[in-house]
Formats: sequence, C-alpha cells, structure tokens
Amino acid sequence: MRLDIISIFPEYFAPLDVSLIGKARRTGTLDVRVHDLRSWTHDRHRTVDDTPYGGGPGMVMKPEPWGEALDEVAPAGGAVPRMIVPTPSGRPFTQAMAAELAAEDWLLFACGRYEGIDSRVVAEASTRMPVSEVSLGDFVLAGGEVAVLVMVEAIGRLLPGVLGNAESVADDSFAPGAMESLLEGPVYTKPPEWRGRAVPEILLSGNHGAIARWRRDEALRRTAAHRPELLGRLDPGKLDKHDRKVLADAGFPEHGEDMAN
Ligand code: JQB
Repeated sequence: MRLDIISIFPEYFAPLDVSLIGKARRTGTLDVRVHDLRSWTHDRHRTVDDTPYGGGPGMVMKPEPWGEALDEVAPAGGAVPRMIVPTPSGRPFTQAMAAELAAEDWLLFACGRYEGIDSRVVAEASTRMPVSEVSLGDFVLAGGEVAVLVMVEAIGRLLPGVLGNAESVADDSFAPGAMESLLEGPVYTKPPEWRGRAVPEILLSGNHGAIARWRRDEALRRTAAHRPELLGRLDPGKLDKHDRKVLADAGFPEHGEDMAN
C-alpha cells in the first residue's frame, strides 16, 4: 500500500519509522511518503495561511499550496488515490472504516492546521479523486497530524503480514465486526499472584469452555459499564439466557431477561 501524507510538520511522522509500521515500510508492505506543504509555496515566508473571509478568530490554510501539492502528488491522468482529510467536522473514523481503507492501494492524507483548510480544496479534489473528511472523535486537536498517525496505525496493523500473529486481528473480537458491539474484557499474564492480587482462578483451570464463557461475561459487563450505548447494537438473537442474566445484573434489564424467563 502507498501512503502519501502532506503536512507543514513532516517531523511529526517520525513514529512511522518505528515498530509495526516501521517494519512494514522496511519490508516493502508499506510505501510511506511524507511531503512538506511549504515546498509548494513561492514567497519568501513560505506562507500557507491567511485570515478567514467573514472574519473570526484564527487563520485558514490557503488553497494554492494545496492545489499544487495535490497536482504533483496525484497527477491527472494516472492512478487515483483515496484522499482522507482529518477534521473535527468529518464522519467518525471507526474500525469498519479502517478495514475499508486497508483494502485500498493508495491513500493520500491531507493534514490541516490553524482553523482548517479553505473548503474549495476538498471541493476541487473531489472532482478528481474520492475524498473522505474523517474525525477521530468529539474533541479538538490542533491539527490533522496526530489523527493521521492514529489512522495509519489502525489501518497498517490490518495489512496482510504486518501483525506477526495473524490471529491477533481476528481475536480483537469474538466474531467479525464484534469490536463494534462488545468491549474486550480484562487480560492477565504471569505471575499468578502479584502484590496480593490473584489472577482469576478460571483462567488457570484449563477449562476452555468455561474460560470463553467468563470472558464473554466480562466483556458484557465492561460494555454495560463503559459503553452502554453499544448494547443497543447487539443482535438480540445472539444473546443467550446467560448473557441476558449478566446484562440484567449489570443494570440493563431491557437487554436482559424479560419477566417471563
Ligand atoms: C485543524 C484540526 C482536527 C484536523 C480529527 C479531531 O479544525 C479546527 N477547527 C476548529 C478549531 C481547531 C481546529 C484544528 N484543526 C486541522 C485539523 C483538528 C483535525 C481534529 C480531529 N480528525 N479533533 N480535531 N477528532
């Protein structure tokens, strides 16, 4: 997969030399190219921002350097990347979107700063390539760089051969897409007792059926406690009697037992 990243802070992407993504780059699974937006400016001060039309606080990224950058990185008449623009007003980035993007051959990330990029840049780019405005969540970052690092890590670990252990991706969940409905429960490793705290006995039992049941109970309890809105996405047909009891005990009788059973 090819990834182009355009930013006024190319140094932000040093972490992409490290760990899973760094290895994927060295082995050729990932071709990452980081570009300095200021290389497409022509004035002495390498200006990328200007005051907002209509007034208001802060500055807005000028369209001209972006236009030249996109023309050079993704020239007309050739292959077309999918462009991703992080912005707090974008569609939520999810695991499903990470999986969809991991199937692309070429992604182009455009990192804004200040109050964002002149809107005509996305409008014009959209006539030449698919463009998605994406948000990591309901908080405000100072720019798109950290959002791109997050997305590249989420996408990169899904690429064939990037995680050493092929099972690690599938096991994020109990079933395909389940990470969108149930949180993971707690995990433990050796030693069996640490600072007076024992590992739950069931995990040492060797009873794989009972362990799977316990893990599911913990996942249901954690989801009820931390992300109750996710319970509404559970398929009621996939909840057994025990699941319904766990959810009722966690304070969600509407997903749990009905009065009849
Ligand atoms: C500039 C960004 C995010 C990109 C994601 C997320 O855009 C703004 N609007 C108002 C105030 C400040 C900004 C700063 N800013 C480019 C830019 C913020 C992404 C961003 C984001 N993806 N929060 N913030 N979840």
